[in-house]
Amino acid sequence: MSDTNKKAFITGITGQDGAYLAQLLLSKGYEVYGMVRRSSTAEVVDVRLKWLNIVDKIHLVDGDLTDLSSLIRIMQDVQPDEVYNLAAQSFVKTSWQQPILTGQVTGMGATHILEAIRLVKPDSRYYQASTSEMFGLIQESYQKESTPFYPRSPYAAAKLYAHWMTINYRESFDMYACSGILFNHESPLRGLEFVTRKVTDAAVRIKLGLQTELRLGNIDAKRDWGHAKDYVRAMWLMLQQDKPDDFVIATGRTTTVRDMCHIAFEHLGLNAQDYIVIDPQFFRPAEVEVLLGDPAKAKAALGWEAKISLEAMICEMVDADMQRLQ
Ligand code: GDR
Repeated sequence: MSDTNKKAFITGITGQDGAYLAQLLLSKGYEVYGMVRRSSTAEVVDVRLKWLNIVDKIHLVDGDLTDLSSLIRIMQDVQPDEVYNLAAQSFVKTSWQQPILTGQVTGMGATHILEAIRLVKPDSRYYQASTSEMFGLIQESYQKESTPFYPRSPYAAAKLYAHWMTINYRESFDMYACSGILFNHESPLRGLEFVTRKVTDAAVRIKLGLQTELRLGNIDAKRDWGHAKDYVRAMWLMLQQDKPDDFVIATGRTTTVRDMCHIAFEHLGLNAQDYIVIDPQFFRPAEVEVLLGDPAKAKAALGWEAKISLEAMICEMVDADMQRLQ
């Protein structure tokens, strides 16, 4: 089947990755369906799809990851060739305040959708958004597919359950189910609660005189940061192979939150050190101190590698925040 005739169903389409993935699939000729939850704040749900100018090209369908019957109905109506499960309670810090909700959505939600696929259209290809947070307290300095997991938050524990359920459905029911272990990935569409966007937004506000300081938690934490646009390409590639498999998607470079701040502020001619205030409210009960991925398998098997550098991405995010705030 050519891509032009394919249908994709994306959960989490209103998030950063959902928006970029929808844009990529539309450019390949897919018919794209995205699930949205009914909410009283509905007027803001499609802000990212509007930013990318694709909201009119997508079919939005109502449903919820915690409601199996809604997923079965969507699978029956849409009959998708590919299913991308990107929806989650994805903010690590919130997962300590809402551990049960996080388990239900981020963990059990994946089982609901795997069940809906198995019952309605078992030949649909499935992508599970797994995460480098599963490595948590790292057991090897470079984390790859075979590195043992050690989750450090309710979020990471829920994601680890979803990861193993994906593998279990592949092995039990011969389903084409893949798990992409994606390291942090950012963009101008990143939510303001995540540290990169919090920093780029604050740097611009400080430059414009709208804010005087930037309050952060552990700035010694190190992350392997890539660009979401590069990472959604990897998701798609995983579903185009002869056999389903799991892949680490990362840049292979790690940087402290502190140094990332310097990149953002320097782009505006400012010194980050003059504005950062350490605030204990942003520390986590258990921290993931360092993450560094080894994407060698993805490069060899998928021909994938990150193209956009951290510097280019942070500057793009600062420029987009300047455009928004000016
Ligand atoms: P993370 O992303 O938890 O790695 O998960 P986040 O950007 O929230 O934190 C990265 C690191 O920065 C430290 N930090 C702060 N973080 C936030 N949000 N706010 C602060 O003020 C702050 N100060 C320091 C954090 O402690 C942490 O070490 C992201 C999410 O997108 C997950 O859903 C995804 O699975 C992983 O990336 C890969």
